[in-house]
Amino acid sequence: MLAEEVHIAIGSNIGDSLTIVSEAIEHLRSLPKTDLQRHSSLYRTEAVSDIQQDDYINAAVLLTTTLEPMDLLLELQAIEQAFYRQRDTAVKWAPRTLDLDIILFGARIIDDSHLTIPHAEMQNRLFVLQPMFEISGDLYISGLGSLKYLVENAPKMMIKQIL
Ligand code: A4P
Ligand code: MG
Repeated sequence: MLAEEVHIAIGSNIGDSLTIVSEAIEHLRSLPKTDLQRHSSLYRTEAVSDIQQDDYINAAVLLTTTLEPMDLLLELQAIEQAFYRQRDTAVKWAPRTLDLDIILFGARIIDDSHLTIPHAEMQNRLFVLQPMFEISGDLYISGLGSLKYLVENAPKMMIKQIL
């Protein structure tokens, strides 16, 4: 089976987020049927939220995998659980110890009750686009344009490469 390129966005703003994001990258490295190709630096970013919350640590990872999207989602949720993530369903965009989102899965377009790919908010989020641009600067996303264009046109926010 042909491996597909998958971009994952990592975010954390509770606990020791620098360590959590670094360890999450190591978890992604050991996923079955998957190779970690590249990961970005770690970035400190201003929270995009209706409620006051701490800055996030964000990063992006490029994997190649022969897992199906739903199987990868289950693997990502197991990693989130390993960091004791508490889900608060009452609060949208609540703070979290670890969030792993599938941003792109090859050229697939998915929109079902479990998965929306490309991620529905990617073009609005510099905290997703900037780390992705660091590892995949030449990427062109069908229907959205080049990653460079998306980075240049996303709403501005505080984002600092720290590590
Ligand atoms: N789901 C659908 N599509 C996907 C996908 N492409 N990847 C579903 C992963 N999951 C996907 O996820 C809820 C459901 O989304 C899952 O069961 C899965 O089936 P969740 O992680 O429990 O919920 P969530 O992440 O809180 O929801 P949401 O609305 O996706 O939040 P976001 O978009 O992840 O936003 N500000 C900064 N600076 N940095 C951040 O990282 N993150 C958020 C969270 C808000 N503000 C932020 C940051
Ligand atoms: Mg999520």
